[in-house]
Amino acid sequence: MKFTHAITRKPPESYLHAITTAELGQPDLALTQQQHLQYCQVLREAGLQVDVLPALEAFPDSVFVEDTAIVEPDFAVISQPGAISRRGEAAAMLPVLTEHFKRIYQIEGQGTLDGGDICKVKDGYLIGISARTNLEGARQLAAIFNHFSYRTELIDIRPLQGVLHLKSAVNYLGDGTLLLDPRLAEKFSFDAYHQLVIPLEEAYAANCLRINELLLVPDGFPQTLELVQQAGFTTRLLDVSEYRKMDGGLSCLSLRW
Ligand code: CIR
Repeated sequence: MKFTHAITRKPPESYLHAITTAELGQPDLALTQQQHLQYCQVLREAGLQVDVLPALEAFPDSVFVEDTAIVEPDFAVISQPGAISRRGEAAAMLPVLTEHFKRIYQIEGQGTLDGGDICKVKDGYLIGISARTNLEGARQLAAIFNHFSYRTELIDIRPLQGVLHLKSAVNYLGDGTLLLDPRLAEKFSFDAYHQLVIPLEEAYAANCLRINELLLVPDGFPQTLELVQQAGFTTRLLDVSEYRKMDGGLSCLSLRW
């Protein structure tokens, strides 16, 4: 699928108080902003029109827009983030998406769901059940996808220690290929795909992002870089050190369609 649009949101100064388990220290705000500019620039180079939303000071994690919605060319789904402090981010995304999509659905009631748990694959979606996305949220989303004839598969990542979202551990690179954290590859069968399994010590790099002809790869993971280059992908390195400090990665920073 050819992507044409992306939405990002500038990091707020309150980003220093975002949720994290990473123990990598405080982010440097100036560097956080610089890395965001570079990220948006690379999306433009990949051919996307990028809407950069203003920072939301009340929501320290709001730069991670991926968690607020799932977008398809024909419809969008507003999520209901599992972290209570992030709920308002999804509400703030609703008027923005209304400008782009005629059909908008919402995860409701007892359902919780973060966009980071939703991985689009060749003919459907993998939906992660995690500390953030519960079974009810996953079922609501699966019903919406099934209505549009997408296949869905639920994957329970809760037994995997230290894995926040499904896409922290698996990403679809296009051309039938999955990039996998070895712990996920061991636990589940992905036989329908060509699998690139990264070494455990580079687990963070499972979150690479394919945008049209480019594969964005986080800087600092040489084995993963070599693996994907040998598989034939055209790579572009991006430094996202300040986002890693708050448990975020390349995919978390945008909504794409
Ligand atoms: C959080 O804990 O919610 C944020 N600090 C990180 C969210 C990362 N988002 C993603 O992987 N899609």
